[in-house]
Amino acid sequence: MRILSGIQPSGVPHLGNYLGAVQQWVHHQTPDSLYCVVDLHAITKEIAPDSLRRQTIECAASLFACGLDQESSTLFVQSHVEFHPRLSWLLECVASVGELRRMTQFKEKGEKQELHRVGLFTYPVLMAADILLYGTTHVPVGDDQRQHLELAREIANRFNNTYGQTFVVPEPIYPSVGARVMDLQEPTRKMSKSVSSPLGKIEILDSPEEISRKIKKAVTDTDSVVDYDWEKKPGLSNLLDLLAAATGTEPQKLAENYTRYGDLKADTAEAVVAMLRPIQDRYAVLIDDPSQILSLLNEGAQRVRPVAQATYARASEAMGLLAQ
Ligand code: AQP
Repeated sequence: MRILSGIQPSGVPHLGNYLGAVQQWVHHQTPDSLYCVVDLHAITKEIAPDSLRRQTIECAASLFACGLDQESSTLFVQSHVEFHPRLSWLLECVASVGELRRMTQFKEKGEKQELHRVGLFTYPVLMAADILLYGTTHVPVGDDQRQHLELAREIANRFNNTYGQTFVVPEPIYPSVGARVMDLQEPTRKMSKSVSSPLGKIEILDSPEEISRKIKKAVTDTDSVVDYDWEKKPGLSNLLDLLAAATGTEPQKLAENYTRYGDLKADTAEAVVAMLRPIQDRYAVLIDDPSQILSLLNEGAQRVRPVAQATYARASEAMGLLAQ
């Protein structure tokens, strides 16, 4: 089983990133599990160079704080392995404009940009390259990546059919609870680093007071029946999912324990604070030594580069590019 998954250093990871992806990554750590901070994806949106540099280190520190470690798996920075954009170009010559136009994340995020970046449009192809470079069999991701994963599979199959068997066709892995954590203020859209308002997202480094305040202000509905029903009660169901993920229980069962929204919110806040506390404690120690984080990341890139180089060589030769 070869695992690969990534996260953009576009801000502090939030509960959606943690429950949808990072918690699974920690659970699936083996020497064949590769995780990357996808900085080349982060530059598809406006980001100041200083912020990108700082956030890349902070993002890596927060992943180590969540439980990744270089002894059990490998964490690296995407731009440190030059074969990601190189393979992406080959795959851009296999993917179609129509496929990319159908990507809902492009439609949502593109609308918000003043400058319509080509990179935001082709980003799902780079994501396919990230995955296919390593012979990935499984990709642990949140539910929002379903469409991108399907595209990566489609591109792999098309390439194999056209140029001969080159890529492994990857399977997604979604968590049973927390696969789609919703914005606390707009519970019909996903919690997002760049789109959610400060009150709509809980960052994993938020203080206990901030977490309690945000959950207290979370949008629910006007009646007062506690029910796990995503269609009629998305805000409440989102809170039940958070409490379930933080306590390892079933959201339906939890709903039976509550008659008042206030009690559910108070318990959810307490459980989320307790879940994040050890992560925050470890982060405070790790971020004190950014050069150590950088050296761990460099080591990670060195470890994975030969695999990426070999896959790239196979793909380029299969397409007819001359080997050097
Ligand atoms: N709300 C979410 N619920 C569950 N999983 C989520 N993920 C993201 N949001 C949720 C999962 O987190 C991993 C890393 O995501 P990303 O950093 O690559 O970017 P994203 O999916 O575009 O997430 P954001 O937070 O919305 O980032 P921005 O705003 O910067 O684009 C992925 O596995 C994703 O599924």
